[in-house]
Amino acid sequence: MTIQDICSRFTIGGKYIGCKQLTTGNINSTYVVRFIRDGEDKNYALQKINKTVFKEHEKVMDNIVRVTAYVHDNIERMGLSTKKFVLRVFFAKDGRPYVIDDGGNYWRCYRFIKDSVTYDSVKDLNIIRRAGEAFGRFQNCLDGFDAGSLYITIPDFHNTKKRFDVFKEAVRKDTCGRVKSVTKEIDKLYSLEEKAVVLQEYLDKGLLPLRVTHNDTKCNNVSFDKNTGEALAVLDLDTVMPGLVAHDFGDAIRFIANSVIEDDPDIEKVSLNLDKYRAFAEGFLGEVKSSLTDFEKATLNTGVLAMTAELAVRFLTDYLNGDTYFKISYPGHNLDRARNQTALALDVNGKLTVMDGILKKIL
Ligand code: GN1
Ligand code: MG
Repeated sequence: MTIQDICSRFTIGGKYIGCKQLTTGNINSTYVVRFIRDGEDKNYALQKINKTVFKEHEKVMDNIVRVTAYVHDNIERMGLSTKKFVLRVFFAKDGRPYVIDDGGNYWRCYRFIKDSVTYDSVKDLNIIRRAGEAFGRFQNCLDGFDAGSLYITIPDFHNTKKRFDVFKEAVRKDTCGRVKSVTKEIDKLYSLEEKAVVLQEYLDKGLLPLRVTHNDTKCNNVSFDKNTGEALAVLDLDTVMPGLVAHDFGDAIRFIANSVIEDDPDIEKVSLNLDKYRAFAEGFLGEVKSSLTDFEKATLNTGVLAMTAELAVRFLTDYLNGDTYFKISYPGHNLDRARNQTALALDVNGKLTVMDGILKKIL
């Protein structure tokens, strides 16, 4: 089936002009498709959902439909444009929020906001601050949404303890014979384990509240107006599930405040940029601080360490298992990602006191 055939099953009309595949995203495959209707350009984001990662597509889509509807109502109440600030799901002609192609693949279709862009890396501190505001606003919009009503689409997604257990299992099994070449990397990660899993321990003890969180707060999951620089909708809602605010804060920081992108092989250049850190924290906390408990605030930076170490562990696990989870562009891509994130986690570990000082000022 062609992209045009798939489009024809959705409730989007007009003349099909063409499509372009995007290269961002480590899991799903995304195409921007262009239609012309009544002389007007209409763009959509068509996505093939990764079958290995998301085993229960219906549940993923059910979560997304309900979450976007809820956000829509709250954005409307805030007096903001629902067209720009909410991801819109287009339904198939059979009424389902997805189309199944001949090969059994699930496809979904979103509005692609005109003149919008996403950034894989950002230098401009104003843009970073706005990304923080966008994720904070998203979190606020979901306040009151019954977390228990969401399907857990990937169990233990940010259970850092379990991520380390799975990693150790991969090291023990060594199915691809790669362990001997990465023993230094493995040891570095083991040295971070105790500190990285502490959030999970707090959660297990009931010290932190579960909220509805995004769980994949990379800056390229926020769209921006190309012309005004305004932050628009929060994208990629596949992993919206109950979680910790520190996960969302930490994941965002490990991506946006790294001096280089997450797969840069030149790990000498990896470091946590404190100006970027401050800018994101100002934007995010400006939105959510009044709803956080004191203990949540106190654990935000632990979230940065936990999420960075967790990603390092996930990338290295995938490398050891033969690169079956994350999309790779070259052999060793996951190893580069793992080395990069390990270097960042070690840098974060050395900067925690300074980061705490910055947060204190903001809060
Ligand atoms: C994946 O699909 P994408 O690129 O937004 C992954 C995230 C990782 C991220 C690392 C479902 O996100 O958890 O943080 O790669 N998503 C899933 O870049 O595993
Ligand atoms: Mg994603």
